[in-house]
Formats: sequence, structure tokens, C-alpha cells
Amino acid sequence: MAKMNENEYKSLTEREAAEILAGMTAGRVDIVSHTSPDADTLGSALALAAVINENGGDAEVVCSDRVPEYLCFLTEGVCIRSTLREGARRVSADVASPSQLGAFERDAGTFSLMLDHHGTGEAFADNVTEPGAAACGEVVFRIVEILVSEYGMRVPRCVYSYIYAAISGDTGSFRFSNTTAETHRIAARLHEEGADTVRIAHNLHAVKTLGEIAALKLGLTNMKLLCGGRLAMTSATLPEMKACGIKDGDFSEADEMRSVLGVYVGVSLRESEPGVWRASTRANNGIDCAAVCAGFGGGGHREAAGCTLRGVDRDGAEAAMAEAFGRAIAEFGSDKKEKDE
Ligand SMILES: [Mn+2]
Repeated sequence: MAKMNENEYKSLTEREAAEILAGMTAGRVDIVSHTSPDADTLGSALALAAVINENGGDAEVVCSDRVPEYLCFLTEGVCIRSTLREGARRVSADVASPSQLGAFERDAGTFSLMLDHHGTGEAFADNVTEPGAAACGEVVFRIVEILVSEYGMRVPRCVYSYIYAAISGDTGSFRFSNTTAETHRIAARLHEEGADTVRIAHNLHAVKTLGEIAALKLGLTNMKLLCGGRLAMTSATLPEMKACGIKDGDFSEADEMRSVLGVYVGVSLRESEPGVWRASTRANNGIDCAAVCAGFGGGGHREAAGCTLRGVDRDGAEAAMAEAFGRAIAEFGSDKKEKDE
């Protein structure tokens, strides 16, 4: 929240945001998503635009980047603009900082309202920011409820699916630690209102591209279990990825490695250029990946972190990771023993 309230922009309640949005059913409104759009930013923006349009408005969803293929089921039948409209008021959904506006970064000062749940970043408009919300979709849900109860606005059925997709996306299908009892209560309401929960779960969490399947296949082929079954590691060289038709950067199997029964840490290594290896790491059981990766000049979160290893071949990169995580796993084991005793 640090920067949020120190500047000229106001922190708004959902009620105040609803009042602003209720006033947007006349005239043009652009609802803007962040770069590299995900289900939360698009679902939130689509929901707001659909409510405004259902009540006589002229709202469009705008994103500086293209919608990724796996999210096309969500934007079906809606034109996502790549430019802002002249004279339209501007609202952002799930955008934490001006830089996340991408091509519209310079227009950041022209926004009327920001709806967000990050709580880190830099406000560029009066905003509703709720770090306790699992997704921007939760904020949008509460605002839509106020638009219905206090402004008598109509809500088309698709809105409930958009918001459900937003929340399902940011919570990893209600599995991540950001999921609260309130998240489930909202999801239940969305379900009752007709959200297409099965189709959303399938498209967001089960579907894989052929490229992802190729990467998974290579990742499983190259998998090794180390440290007495506590460390699962895989790696891919540039020629291997090329031979399997895996595009640059699409090999990231740390989550798959972590999912092996009994494993504390999953590591995925990919050669990004000859002699340079990018490591992506995921931990269960409280081992601190960020601390281990920091030893290699990288960083991230406790459960998910990364680093880059230079001047090594595959054996060297694997040995470095096995050594560092082997130590972390051994320390973790002895800490645990002490606590148990
Ligand atoms: Mn989000």
C-alpha cells in the first residue's frame, strides 16, 4: 500500500466506485486491462463493460497486448480494442502501476478510476484497492451488487461467468493461499446466478496447448529424483527444445516437479543461450526458494523463485541446484526434527 495514499489520488470505497460507475452509463467508457492479460484482468473488465452496456452505456474493453489463446473462450463475441478511444472516460481493472498499462502508460494520468487488489504498485487514479481480495473480480462483484441494489442496474448472465473466471484464475481454481471463506461465498453466489463453472474450470485449468504437452513430455523424460526423493529436477537444452518444437521460454516444469509425492522442491532448468541456464523453483513444506535463488543472484517468493546460472553446462547447472537445495532440504529436515523433539 506504501505509495497508494501518499499522492494526490484518493482511496475510494466500493460504494463510491459504484457511484462513479453508475454515472458512466452515458458517454463512452474504456475499461482497460493490464499487459500480458490474465483471466482476472479480462474477466473483471468484461464484467464491468457488460453491466454498463446492459444499462444503456457505451463501454469497451481495451488491452495493449493480444488476448492469449487460452483465454479466447472468455472474450468470445466481444471485440477487445487495442487503442483507447478519444473522449472516453477510462477505468482500469487489476492494473497495479502505470507500467502495466503497456502502450497506454503515458495516458495513466487520464484515468477516472482504478479497481485493484494488489496493494503494491503506484496509483495513477482515484482507486479501490483491496489487498485482502483474492482477485480484482471480488472487488468487481461487490461493486456490481451495489449497482444492482442501489442503482437498480440490470446484470446480464454473462457477467457472473466473467467474474467467476476472474476469481478462478487468480486463485488457481481456489487452491492458492489467497482463497478465503469470502472467496467461496462469492463463488457460490456466482454459481447460483448461472456462472458456467465447469467450462471455466476446464478452459483455465485443464486445457494445455500441444506446445505445453511437448514441454511436459520432455520435462518428465528428463526428470531426476534427488536428495532421497525430496528434490525433483528436470532440464532442457536448446537443441532438445528445438527438436521437440518447444518455443523459446515455454519450458517451465517446476510445478510438475513439485507435484511428485514426497517432494519438497521442484526445479526446472532451461538453457536460454549456450552456457546460460534459467532456473525456476517451487517449494512445498516451507522451504525458502527465494533464499536459495538469492544465492545465485535471483529472487522471488518463498514458494516460487528463480535465478540464472552462467558459464555452466547442463551437468554444472544441475549440480549447483542439487547442492544448494540439498543443503536447504537437510537444514529443513534437522529444524523439523528439533521441533518435533
Ligand atoms: Mn488479479
